[in-house]
Amino acid sequence: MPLARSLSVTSLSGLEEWDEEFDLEDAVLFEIAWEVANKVGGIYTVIQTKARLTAEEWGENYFLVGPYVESNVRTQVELIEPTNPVLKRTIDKMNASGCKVYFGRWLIEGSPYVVLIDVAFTAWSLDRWKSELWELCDIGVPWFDREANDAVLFGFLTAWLLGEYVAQSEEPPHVVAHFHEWLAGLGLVLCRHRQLPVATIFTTHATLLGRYLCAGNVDFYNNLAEFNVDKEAGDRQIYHRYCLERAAAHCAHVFTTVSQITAIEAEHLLKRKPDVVTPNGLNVKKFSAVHEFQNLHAQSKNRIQEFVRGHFYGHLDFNLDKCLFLFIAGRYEFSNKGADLFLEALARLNYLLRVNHSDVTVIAFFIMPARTNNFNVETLKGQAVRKQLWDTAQTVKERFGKKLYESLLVGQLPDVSKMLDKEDFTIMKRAIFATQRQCQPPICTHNMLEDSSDPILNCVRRIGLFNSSADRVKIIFHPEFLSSTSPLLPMDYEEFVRGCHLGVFPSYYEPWGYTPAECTVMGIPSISTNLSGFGCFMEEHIADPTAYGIYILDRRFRGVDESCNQLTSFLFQFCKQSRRQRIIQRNRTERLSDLLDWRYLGRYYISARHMALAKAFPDTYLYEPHDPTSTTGFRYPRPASVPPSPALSRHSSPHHSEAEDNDEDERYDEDLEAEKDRVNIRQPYSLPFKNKLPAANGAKGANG
Ligand code: G6P
Ligand code: 1S3
Repeated sequence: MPLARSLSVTSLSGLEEWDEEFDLEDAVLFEIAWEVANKVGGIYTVIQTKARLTAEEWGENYFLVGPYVESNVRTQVELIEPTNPVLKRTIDKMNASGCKVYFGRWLIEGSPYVVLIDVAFTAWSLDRWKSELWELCDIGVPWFDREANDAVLFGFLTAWLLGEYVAQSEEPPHVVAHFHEWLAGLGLVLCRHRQLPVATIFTTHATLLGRYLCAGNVDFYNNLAEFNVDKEAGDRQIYHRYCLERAAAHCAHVFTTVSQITAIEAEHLLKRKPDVVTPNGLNVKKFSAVHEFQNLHAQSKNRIQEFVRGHFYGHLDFNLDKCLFLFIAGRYEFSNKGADLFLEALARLNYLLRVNHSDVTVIAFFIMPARTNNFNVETLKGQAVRKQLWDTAQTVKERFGKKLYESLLVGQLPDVSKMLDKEDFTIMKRAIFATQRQCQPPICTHNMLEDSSDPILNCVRRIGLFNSSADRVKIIFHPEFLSSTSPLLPMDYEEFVRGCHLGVFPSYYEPWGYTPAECTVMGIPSISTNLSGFGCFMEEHIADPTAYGIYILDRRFRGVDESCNQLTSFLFQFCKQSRRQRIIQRNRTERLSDLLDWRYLGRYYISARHMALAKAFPDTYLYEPHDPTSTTGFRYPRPASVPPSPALSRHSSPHHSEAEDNDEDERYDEDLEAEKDRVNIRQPYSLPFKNKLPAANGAKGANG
């Protein structure tokens, strides 16, 4: 029996309440994407993390639709008989007509139902469907574009599924079909062309043209209004894909993008202004005690330190306790993701740390998958040497312990000079000799297939950061996503992020950007940009993002060199923080996680669905808008205490006395107490916080 569902978006601690009553009792939601149970990029994260909330809301009437990929199904999906009789008839009918459609539960939080379509099984229809597409809307898909061919098959099959579902229903159903990205968009176009009674939504996570233009050498944001879109798409041989994307955006009852910045991009490149902005959320897990995530940081950091001990064997001439771990991660789009700017800023940071005689060492990790043929020998050897040194230390420790025990047994204090004998020294010397190394610690952990043309390696060659002893900034390029089964760095991505100090994502093209959002919910500060959806969203919702460990780089109104200087300055200021300051900053960062929780951000998806239902079925549903293109709603005020950012704090140089540090620690303890009283931030958005709160610099905050 379908659940009675009247929606109410509940209040989260500190976030504004937003209630909406909308009776969805007889409505059904299909959410269609190529990345359902099929990880390719960020859309998988959107769907996978949102599933629990959407399943809670729609119960038995929520179905995700994606491609059938056997290897994924084996590990992620439990195939079952369809529970819904109409859907069962639909699938049976399709399967009897030469399709292969599966039904199951996706084994993720919320256990949503999935309908998985084997597109390859219906490849015999491809030519027929392509000519139908050509006759219908003059879009010609070339034979060699495999992805576009899949999009055609997937589009025709999803439209078939929805049409059949409507036909099999006894009462006319109220169907909402939400399509994500161009690869799924054709299904929407066909639904509208066939005039199916389906409320349609199209969400673009990045425009095709935007991604291509930014990857080239184009001043994208200053020329958004000027591009001749058809020509640009044609020049890049993506005209047919672009047409599919644009058709879906225009045919949808409701069109959405993941951020305001992509909304502007879509308006210019797809020629439709989105009806709703649907920012991406995460499934936030809250710890009962605040210190738990800090402990996790310390544990994960220890594991990264172990890796570093091996990687830098023979060159461990820096203090690991004063070592900061920075990282960039994501799809390997060198300039779109800002790896170019990061490297340049690291070179400048290296200079600043050296001339200021800083005792801090920065290790910057680049986690971006590239083509390799596995780990390189030098890197593997590093970990083997570390293991050998550890074993040696254990052997000597055991021998030492035995002698000590025997001495105590006969009632004597040991003669310390005899505790280590010649053999012990021989074992230890042999181990130390093994750590001798002729070369510098490697930059790259793998054998790259395109070593000489790789953009990160070439940039490292140009800026000359080769992990030498004199450098305060070291670089490690790990061209493969992390895995807990790796022989080198056996950690999964989440553990790794927790162990780092700062995520650096200076993207030029980033419609949303999950990487800094993931850092935030784990309490790890990050750098993003005002060209990324995430950065703009945080700027809009937080009065002083830097105080919360959300550094937002200006890449919109500054030239590259200026942005690079700003990034260098963020990094240098970060290096000057004391441990206490970092701990407080992490507490503040973590406090923002409610803001990124689907329990809060899911409201924009709800809004989009209601709007679509009201447009498609105006006699049944009425939609009262909440300014749906706006993602505003509330604003986090400045933290009460002095921000931990050294830019605004007491020391102007990293060289300060222990006494100063202790004084500072006491002040921060007081600040911390003051902050604990403010755990619930309950301020309506309309208050002009920026002006009402006292100046941050040097003064205590309102509650401090
Ligand atoms: C966490 C732990 C502390 C540890 C600190 C290190 O807060 O709870 O015990 O001292 O991390 O912080 P750092 O920024 O130096 O890695
Ligand atoms: C896109 O994935 P990407 O990394 O190629 O979609 C993501 C999910 O909406 C978004 O976070 C990201 O910015 C886009 O670029």
